[in-house]
Amino acid sequence: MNTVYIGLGSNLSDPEQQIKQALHAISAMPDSELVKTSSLYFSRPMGPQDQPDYMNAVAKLHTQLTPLSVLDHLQAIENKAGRIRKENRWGARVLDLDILLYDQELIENERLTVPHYGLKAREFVLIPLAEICDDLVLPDGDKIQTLASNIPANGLKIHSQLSYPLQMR
Ligand code: A4P
Ligand code: MG
Repeated sequence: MNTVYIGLGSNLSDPEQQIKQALHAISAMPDSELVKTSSLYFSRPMGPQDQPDYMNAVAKLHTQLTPLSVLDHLQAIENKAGRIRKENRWGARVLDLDILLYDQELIENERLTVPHYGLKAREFVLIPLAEICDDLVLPDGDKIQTLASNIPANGLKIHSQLSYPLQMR
């Protein structure tokens, strides 16, 4: 059994509902169990500022799937949500699902970099991660609690709890 942390983000087309639907779809992935979700957070956009605020959350998954198979499933969920991949880096998106960590593995290939390259620089990843696993240690030995308490919150705030099983509208 492998433990995977997934970052969820959305700033278009009813972000709260996008995140809830994505969690529902993640919970239905084969050979996997969604074990924990963070609160749902409001966050200010990283990158271009002329886009709506984001909603972000982090989920913890137990899975027998390989890293690339997890990525395939997450991309299928993004595509189903109507995600259109554009050239503009860090631009607005209906749904973004990133693999933050896969156990303590270091993965570097043309489709996947794990730990996610932006993990340590993003308050909307570190703070929800610390919420659901405060004793987590990254493969390089850094403690999530230390990273989360040292990063500026940049206006990040909890919007609501995500109770599981999820309340679907
Ligand atoms: N890929 C490589 N490693 C991974 C990984 N660990 N997890 C590859 C997921 N995918 C990974 O992804 C491009 C390619 O990255 C994939 O085909 C996959 O093979 P993408 O989702 O199409 O592109 P992207 O998400 O637009 O690019 P990028 O650079 O990953 O965007 P980011 O870094 O995710 O930033 N502000 C706030 N407040 N909250 C946000 O969530 N998100 C972004 C997007 C910008 N600003 C934000 C937020
Ligand atoms: Mg992405």
